[in-house]
Amino acid sequence: MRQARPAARRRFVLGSVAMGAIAALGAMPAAFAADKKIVLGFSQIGAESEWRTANSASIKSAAKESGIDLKFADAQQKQENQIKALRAFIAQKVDVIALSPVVETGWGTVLREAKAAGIPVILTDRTVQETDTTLWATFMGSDFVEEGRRAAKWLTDKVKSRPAGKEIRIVELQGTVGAAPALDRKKGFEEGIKADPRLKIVRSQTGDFSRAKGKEVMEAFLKAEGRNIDVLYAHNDDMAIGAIQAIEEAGLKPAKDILIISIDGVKGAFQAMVAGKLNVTVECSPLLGPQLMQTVKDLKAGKTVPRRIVTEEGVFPVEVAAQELPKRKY
Ligand code: GYE
Repeated sequence: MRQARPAARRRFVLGSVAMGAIAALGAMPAAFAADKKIVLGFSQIGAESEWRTANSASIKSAAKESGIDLKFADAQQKQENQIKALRAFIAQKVDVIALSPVVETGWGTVLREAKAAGIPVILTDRTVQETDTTLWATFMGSDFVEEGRRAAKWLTDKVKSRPAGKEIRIVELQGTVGAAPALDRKKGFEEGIKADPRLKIVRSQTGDFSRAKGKEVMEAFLKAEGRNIDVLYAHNDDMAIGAIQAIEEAGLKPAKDILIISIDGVKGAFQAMVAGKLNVTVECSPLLGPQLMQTVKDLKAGKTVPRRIVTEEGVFPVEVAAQELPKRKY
């Protein structure tokens, strides 16, 4: 950082000299204005979870710190709103577009429009399913399949010493239908639990990544299964937190009568662990802002960026929760 500063200042000085010359000629194209900020159009999914709130905050503060002009559009969970936002960014001729796609499919047309306009697109947090992978410059975010595998690994280790042959009944709260983290976390988990034939997913339904929906669907699971649920696997912490309420209201002890595994690692999950109500959270970091701004700058400077930027993450079981909670940044 310290080394970069003098170089940046030099560029600024040169820019001012050049600008002065152009201004003297009476014609100053906007592109030469020394204070011209990079404009980034970002289409965010919504505010469905603690994760998402932390992600929006990270992106907004990183843009500020980097001197990037951020046009932030909240789609309120609707793909059609995201497509509209992207079209507005194209019409405004922003420098770069960043997209957190709510679902994986249905992006081809609008991404081709961005490409035709010469605006690079960064996929952030979630990916899309399109055969033409030249429609985006890079995808930065977590490996959701790996998160599902990590969740399964915790479970297979945990139940190792339980009696052979006795079925272990799992209910699953899936994320938003068609969203990359819902599809991949399911896939990774299913793959991981194959190692133990006692592990069976008996019910699986979407809770849309929200607390309210997580609670509602867990109530339905409890109604249908009674006391025959051994494990809850929730694709995010918010749904697990909602489900914990449902479990308590049904007169059961979360994390004891039903093992609870979730993903994200938000503060609420650590608090639930400290209270003894959640067994483990698999980390998925929402703090993508600084990396996103760096990539925006690199793209604008014409640098090649890696096609895939993977976030590094860990797994936090209940035993370390109290010690980790004060260190959590989201
Ligand atoms: O896990 C969930 C959020 O896409 C990784 O979206 C993200 C997921 C996150 O609403 O809490």
